[in-house]
Amino acid sequence: MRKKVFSVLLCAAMATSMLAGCGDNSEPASNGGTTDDANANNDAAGGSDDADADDAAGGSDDAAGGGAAGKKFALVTKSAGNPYNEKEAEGFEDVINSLGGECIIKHPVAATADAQVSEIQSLISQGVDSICVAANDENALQAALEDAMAAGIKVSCLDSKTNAASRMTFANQAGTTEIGQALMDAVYDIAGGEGEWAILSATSQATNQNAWIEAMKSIMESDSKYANLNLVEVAYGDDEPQKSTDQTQALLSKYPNLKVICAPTTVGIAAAAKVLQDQSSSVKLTGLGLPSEMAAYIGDDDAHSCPYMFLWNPIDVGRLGAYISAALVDGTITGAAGETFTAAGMDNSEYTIVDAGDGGTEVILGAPFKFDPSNIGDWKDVY
Ligand code: RAM
Repeated sequence: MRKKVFSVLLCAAMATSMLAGCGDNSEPASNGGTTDDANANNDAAGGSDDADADDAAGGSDDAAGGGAAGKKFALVTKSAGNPYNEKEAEGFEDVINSLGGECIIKHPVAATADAQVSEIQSLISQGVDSICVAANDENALQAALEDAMAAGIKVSCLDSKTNAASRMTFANQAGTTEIGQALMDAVYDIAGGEGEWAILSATSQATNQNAWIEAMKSIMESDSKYANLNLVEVAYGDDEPQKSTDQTQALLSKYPNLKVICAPTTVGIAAAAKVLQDQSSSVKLTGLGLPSEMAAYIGDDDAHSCPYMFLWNPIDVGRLGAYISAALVDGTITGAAGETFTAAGMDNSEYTIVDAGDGGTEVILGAPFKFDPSNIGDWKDVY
């Protein structure tokens, strides 16, 4: 049985690996890479590291997901209609299926806490074993998630966290300061070190975007290198394409001297890229984007609106969330810092839970990866 589960995982991992270009050294880091680490050794999802999964800490008897069969694992994303959320769900579902669990994906109608609370309440009534949520609000899900935990449901977050009291742990795509630093340096570089810039974010309550924006601001304020950059506004497109388009237009008309827009949201950056490129605007763009949506806009010349941007593998964010859910359900972890679990289909098979700095814990997937004209073609068909 152990071997059977392992060989299913290995096959899934190899398929993923081929999809992602196994052996290609230009892959986004899943763990421990650097911002533009062209040599990140994270491509061998079915490679030799993973072939040793039976020997990983705790052995396969303790490997995440050992007791997943027959259990119900739910994922609540931020909202429907966002391809990033669909990629996360794809990774989550892949892992839960390969572990023999039942997977329930909920994409709420809007990127609001209320819409997520309804989904969580209905999952509690269904008697699921775990809920993993990409939170639309840090605090507003607390009552619903505490109810879930009181009912014995294992609660975790991925992509965007709740407060510490509302979760057991969190699958974080990359270190918050690291993302803030990558974005701040991109703004500095693209603006030529001085001038007006603006942020086009998702919703005003989104925990992940707010944390990245805070990180950018504190980096900007604490280093005189950034003293000649002037952040004129943080606008919110609510992860809706039309509202993000409208907010981009508004920024252009309000700030005629604007040099750079930074959109730390895949929905916002795609909308802004189109507006800027269609208008042949001199305003340049960076942020966090899906290669599949941004390939047409990435380029070094005047004809393209985005010189470069960053992201991570959203499918892997979903996979990590699934392994965390499975490890919580089978008792391999409780969510405490220092605990480890194996994720046999992931690039680095062993993950460690660490302090998140908010009183709770997290597991970091890797580092933000830079997409530019040299590698965007390799990634546009992957995610
Ligand atoms: C959007 C969502 C998501 C975020 C990405 C970068 O798709 O807001 O939560 O992680 O952008």
